[in-house]
Formats: sequence, structure tokens, C-alpha cells
Amino acid sequence: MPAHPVDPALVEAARAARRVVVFSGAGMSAESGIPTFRDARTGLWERFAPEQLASPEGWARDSGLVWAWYQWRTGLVRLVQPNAGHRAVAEWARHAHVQIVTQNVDDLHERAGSEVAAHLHGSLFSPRCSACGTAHPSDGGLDVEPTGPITPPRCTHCGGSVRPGAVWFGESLPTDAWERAENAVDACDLMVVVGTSGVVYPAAGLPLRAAESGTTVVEINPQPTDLTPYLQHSWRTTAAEGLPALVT
Ligand code: BV8
Ligand code: ZN
Repeated sequence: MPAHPVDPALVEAARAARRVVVFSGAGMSAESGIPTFRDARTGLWERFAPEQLASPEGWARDSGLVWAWYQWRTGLVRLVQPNAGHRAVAEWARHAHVQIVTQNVDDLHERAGSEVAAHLHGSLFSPRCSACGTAHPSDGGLDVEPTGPITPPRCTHCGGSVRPGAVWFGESLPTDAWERAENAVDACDLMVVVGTSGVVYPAAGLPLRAAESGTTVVEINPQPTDLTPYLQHSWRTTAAEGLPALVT
């Protein structure tokens, strides 16, 4: 039984919705065992704030440390499984028009069987050359937490350093992904916002854009967030409990 039983009106809204957007953040993957940005950090990482590592300044300061962090995170994702929330969204898309717009850089939606319309903040699995942009295959990351910096690989095309495929703080979002996200949000009649603190822009502006246009927006999060005051429904439950109950 979910911690907070679902409001039957939400189940009805989900059933009646013709075009759904699921907007996910790090909390979507928490029950798979992937720490969110706000979880307490341990080991090598406890003395670094993500904004220090997920930024061009962090890369310029110590690309080996940043590469090690992403290699560890890539390996962690590879070793875990999609949770019941990811699977419920994939099931929903089998009988309704559901588009996923995610801030997450993991591939758990895809591994649950979903297509993702937009990875707004890039992906762990698309490293690219920091100089010429050439895509390089991910080597699957590390099975253990690194104890220090790891020298990033060299670009096979120009010899530059290969960087993680994530969008860092201070970097623009991929234009094509942003446009797909805006189009999906403008066309939907229900937006389900799962596991995001709603603090990172411009992504966090998308639920507000939907709410302002009169679209029904449902937030699934065990905590209130910066978005809560602006959304019609905020359900204090988790992704893996709430989504299966919503998607009957
Ligand atoms: C840009 C990839 C401009 C990297 C990420 C002031 C106002 C507005 C904007 C700014 C500002 N100051 C600075 C900015 C810009 C900045 C920004 O928004 N900063 C914030 C901190 C204020 N934004 C940017 O820099 C963006 N780019 O603005 O470019 C520009 C324009 C032109 C030219 C140049 C530049 C780029 C931002 C992208 C950063 N990259 N990710 C990586 O992964 O390493 S963002 C990263 O952090 C995540 O993607 C996520 O979106 C975000 C927040 O992390 P978390 O809080 O952990 O995750 P989340 O928000 O999802 O929160 C977890 C939630 O889950 C919690 O609410 C929790 O309660 C809940 N939860 C926990 N367990 C569960 C759960 N929910 C459900 N079920 C559970 N089981
Ligand atoms: Zn290159």
C-alpha cells in the first residue's frame, strides 16, 4: 500500500489523459539505488558539492577528478536496475501517448522499455571530445568507487580530452532536446513531475509553463519542493510507489 494512498481523482485524470508528459529528476532513480544530488555524499565525494564537479570550472580545475566522478556514477548506473516507477511509465506508454522529459543522465527509463523524448541534461553514456566534440563510446564506468582522479581518455580524432556527456552548470541545454521538451509540454493535457527539487533552470520552468497554461500538473515527491506552491496536485509519495498506483 503506498505511503499516501492515491487520490482517485488523480487516477481518473491519468486514465482520461490523452497526451501525457512525465518529467523526471534524480528522485526517479533513487529507489534503484542512485543517490540524488541532495543525498549526503560519502567517501571521496563528501568534500565536493556537485556544482563544483558538474561545471566547466571544475573540469578546468581537475579534469581527472571530474572524470573519476562520472566513471563511478556510470558504473553505479550499470550495476542497478530500473525500479517499479520506471516500469510503470513504460507500461503507461503502451496504452497512452506518454512522452518522457528527464533531467537525469542515467539510462534507467530506456532500460525499463521507454523511449525518452528529451534528456535535458545529457547522458552518462555519451562522452565526447572536449575539443572537437567527437562522440566516444562509454566504457561502462567503474565497478568500485575511485580513490582519486583518473586521467580522461584522449580523443581518437584530435587527441583532445574526452569529457562526460552531461550538461554542466553554466552550459546551455541541447537545443534539440529543449525544443522537443517545450513542444511536448505545450501539447500535453497532463504533466506528472517525479522526483525533482525544481531548483535547476531552465528545466524547472517546464512544470510552471504547463501549470500557467492550465494543464493539470501532478507532483510525486515525498518532500515539498520549490514547485509545490504552483502545482495543482502534490502527492507525498515516491516514484516506485506512486507511479504504479497512478497508472492502473
Ligand atoms: C543554464 C547533469 C544558461 C550533470 C545537471 C538563478 C536562477 C536561475 C538559473 C540559475 C541561477 N543561477 C544559476 C543558474 C543557472 C543554473 C541553475 O539553475 N542553478 C541552480 C543551482 C540555481 N542552470 C544552469 O546552469 C543550466 N544552464 O542555465 O545555461 C546559459 C545560457 C546561455 C549560455 C550559457 C549558459 C544547466 C543546468 C544543468 C546542470 N546539470 N545534471 C550531472 O548529472 O552531473 S542538473 C542536476 O541537478 C540534475 O540533473 C537535477 O536536475 C539537478 C538537481 O539535483 P537533485 O536535487 O538531486 O535532483 P533533483 O532536483 O531531481 O532532486 C531530488 C528530488 O527527488 C528531491 O526533491 C527529493 O525529495 C526527491 N526524491 C528523493 N527520493 C525520491 C524522490 N522523489 C520520488 N521518489 C523518491 N524515491
Ligand atoms: Zn577531438
